[in-house]
Amino acid sequence: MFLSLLLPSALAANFDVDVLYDGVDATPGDGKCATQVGDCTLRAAVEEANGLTGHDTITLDSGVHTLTLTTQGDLDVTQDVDIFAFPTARPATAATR
Ligand SMILES: [Ca+2]
Repeated sequence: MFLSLLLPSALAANFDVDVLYDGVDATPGDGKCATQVGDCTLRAAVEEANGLTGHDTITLDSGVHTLTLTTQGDLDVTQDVDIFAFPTARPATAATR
């Protein structure tokens, strides 16, 4: 009973995007939003959320997050995720429903 109450929250993750530049996640699906230099970009957060089960949350730092890595293709959201833009704290995007 105790484990079943904790399980849903354990599956969801929150990723705080702390930079504005575009960069890929170093290891998608490991639970850490981090490029090779350790920054959490919007692309890395989406890649990480796509690699995990559960309904994840991405919080964007204020500013313009420009996707410049055209060689990476589209930034597809394949899992349920809410994206919040600081400081409004309103969902910007929800997917796969
Ligand atoms: Ca990762």
